[in-house]
Amino acid sequence: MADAKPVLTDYRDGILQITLNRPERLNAFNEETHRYLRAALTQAQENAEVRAVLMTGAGRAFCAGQDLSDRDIRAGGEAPDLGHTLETLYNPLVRQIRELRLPVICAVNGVAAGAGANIALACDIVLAAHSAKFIQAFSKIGLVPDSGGTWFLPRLIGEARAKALAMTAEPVSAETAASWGMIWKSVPDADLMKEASVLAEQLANGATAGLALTKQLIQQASQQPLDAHLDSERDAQRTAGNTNDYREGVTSFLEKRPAKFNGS
Ligand code: LHQ
Repeated sequence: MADAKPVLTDYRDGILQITLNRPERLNAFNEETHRYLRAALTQAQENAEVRAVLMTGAGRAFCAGQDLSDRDIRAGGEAPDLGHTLETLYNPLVRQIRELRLPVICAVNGVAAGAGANIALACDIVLAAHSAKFIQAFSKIGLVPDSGGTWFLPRLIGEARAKALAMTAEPVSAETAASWGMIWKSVPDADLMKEASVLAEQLANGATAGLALTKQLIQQASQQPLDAHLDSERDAQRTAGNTNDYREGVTSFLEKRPAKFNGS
């Protein structure tokens, strides 16, 4: 029988794997899923041994977005305050992923719809199985793309494609998503977890303090002019230049041996 927890965590060799685990509902989000996922991400940040996060879904889907059976809105009662749902559940989750000082890899193992698609796009490096699909399902139920969708999509794929996807809810295959630059890579289904794990291992063994600064800089880039951004790079490089990993990187290069980074 499937484990009852809506989110599973598995720590190994510097990598925290986080698996959305409500396969019978295509890993759709309810409040409990949010609570568990936020706790897992907090655990990743607070445990110094964790140096990369790998997120995926159990079963045939990555995540179908909000669990639409969670509240019955058909009965003609008072409309739920979806703004409150975003404010208290989805927005803090997206912020937490973006602010995490660790690389977050998302292995999209199957369909990613609604908020599920946009939470994948909030991650730092997204790999998807050939059979996976991304669906901005919101327009089908009268909603707007949330969880950062209207921010991520135009930046990743341009306004023309972003508007068309958001307004039509047309599914995008993993291969198209990769060719558009929406995600990093589309890989054969059978190779997804292997490839994602190898990547997670590479990052977890990397100069992770530098990677965290890199993540922050790239995210900041669209929010400030070049002049201010050059200052941010200067400050970040100063910090990176003070890490043990910088010394180790240069020393290992000069000694013609593989670097042994420890993230400090
Ligand atoms: C589901 C769901 C689901 C519950 C599949 N909920 N059961 C934020 C703020 C607050 C409120 C509103 O939303 C948001 C953000 C959002 O995410 S809005 C967008 C919500 N998501 C969707 O609209 C997607 C709904 N799902 C689908 O369109 C399809 O299920 C997809 C295209 C994802 C997959 O299609 P299929 O592969 O054909 O699978 P299926 O439809 O047969 O689903 C399998 C089961 O999973 C089925 O249950 P059943 O008991 O019949 O086997 C579905 O009812 C259930 N399921 N998504 N979001």
